[in-house]
Amino acid sequence: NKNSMKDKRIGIIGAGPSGLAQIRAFEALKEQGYAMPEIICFEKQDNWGGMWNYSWRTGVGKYGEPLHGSMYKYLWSNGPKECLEFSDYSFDEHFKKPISSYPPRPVLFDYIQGRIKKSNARDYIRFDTTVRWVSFDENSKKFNVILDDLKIDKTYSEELDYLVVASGHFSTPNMPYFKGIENFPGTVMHAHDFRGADQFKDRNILLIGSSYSAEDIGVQCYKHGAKSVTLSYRSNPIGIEWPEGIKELPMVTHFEGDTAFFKDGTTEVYDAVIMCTGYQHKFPFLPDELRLKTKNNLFPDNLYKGILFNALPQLIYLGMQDQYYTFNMFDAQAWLARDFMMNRLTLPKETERRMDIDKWLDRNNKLENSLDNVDFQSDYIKDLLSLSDYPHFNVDKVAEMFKEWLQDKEENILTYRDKTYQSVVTGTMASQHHTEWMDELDDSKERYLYQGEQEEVLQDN
Ligand code: FAD
Ligand code: NA0
Repeated sequence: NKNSMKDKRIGIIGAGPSGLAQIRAFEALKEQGYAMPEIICFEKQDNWGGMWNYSWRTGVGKYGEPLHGSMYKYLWSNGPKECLEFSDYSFDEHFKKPISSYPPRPVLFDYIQGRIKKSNARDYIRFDTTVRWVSFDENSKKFNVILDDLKIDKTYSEELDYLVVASGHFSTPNMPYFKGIENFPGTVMHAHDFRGADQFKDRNILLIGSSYSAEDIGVQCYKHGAKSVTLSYRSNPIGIEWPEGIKELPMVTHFEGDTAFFKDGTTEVYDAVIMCTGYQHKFPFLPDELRLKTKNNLFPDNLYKGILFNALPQLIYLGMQDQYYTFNMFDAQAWLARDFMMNRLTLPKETERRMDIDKWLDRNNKLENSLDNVDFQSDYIKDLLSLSDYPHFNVDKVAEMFKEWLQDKEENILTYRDKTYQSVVTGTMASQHHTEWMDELDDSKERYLYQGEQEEVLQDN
């Protein structure tokens, strides 16, 4: 019955790529003639895009809320765009011409907005609105959500039938302590507050961590003129051949003044320490019994199909996994979540769902390396795709691209972004960017697209 849901109310927390995917999923069904439930998306920032909505601020936003953004100037995609392409809205459809495989942040931000701008999505979103607290009434089976309208400083509440938590999980720093760091005279910050490499020019910097943030902030500081970059690992080094000027050392044991001491006995003097030590899944608006409690991993526990809170499936989490796949995974999740909310998907019993979760958890526990991780998340995506009508794409081909990307990075961390890949959505081969990544110091959309247009003019002539 295409009208059965029209009296229901659905709340979405966050208008980042995950929250926007949820809105887009409903819109897609509306186009098929379904009556829509009422959809309200709460977004504490004044614009959509989540992480991709760059902010120059650190600490708190203009209304005193913890600042969400962890992105920085000069950030370029860290994986091929062909691995995240929406299968219902291609890069070709958006940019009308081939672009390179590793666009800078403003270009991806533009792409995310493209398909949603074509609809009335903005009408669903209440900006400058923070979700303060959520409770669930066992009798009415509804959520009560307390909200702050930040602009007018007013608290109010809404009753909802379903709640989709799409608030992201790369925003609240995990900040370890090292003995003596309180007396370090230079800059100490977390990657969350890093806004660009400019201030680290000619500086000796120490990055703690060995994952994406350490790798990318390290390489960016190198590119923009840091004197030296040291990465300090806890478990495993990134272990690639670094260019002269970047090196990896084992974990710091402590600091004395501006000197860091490492596990292998090395000591070195630094101007700045950047903790690239990851983030916490943090939901200050959720009570104990509704809160997802997990580390950053590929299959958080208690989520059926990685999205439905098993004890209460009316509560849905999007994008809570560690991410190889991003935008297309959020889509596949959002389409399935939509079908569940629209009564188009019947759930098995809680115990059976538990067994399905355990199956994924068992496999997750056995993963040994990045290649296994890619296969795991690819199989997860295939499982999601088999359950909804999100346009299918060649997941095996994307998995291959991820594996090539891992190889590219290992071969040369400074040039991997100059490689090109082929779209699984349109078959289009990416174009070569006009400037090699190491020489490109401008990440603006204008600069990125401008030269391309010049080329077109030349070709036309
Ligand atoms: P987010 O983008 O984090 O959006 C969550 C939204 O929820 C935000 O708008 C926030 O304001 C809102 N919100 C949070 N709490 C509340 C509340 N209480 N009330 C109201 N609103 C709230 N992915 C890639 O694919 N490629 C990359 O190159 C890449 N680079 C990255 C670089 C960095 C530094 C980081 C941190 C992440 C990067 N990612 C990258 C991963 C990125 O997290 C995802 O691409 C994507 O942004 C996740 O979308 P999301 O909607 O789940 O979360
Ligand atoms: P991320 O690198 O910020 O990426 C997030 C790292 O921190 C691990 O190396 C971990 O070591 C280390 N660590 C944690 N606690 C520590 C402690 N107490 N002492 C020492 N080291 C500690 O975080 P994680 O979780 O991957 O790694 C934590 C996301 O941001 C990624 O999904 C990525 O896609 C995104 N990102 C993208 C880009 C670009 O696209 C740039 C930055 C970040 P161990 O021992 O646990 O291995 C350009």
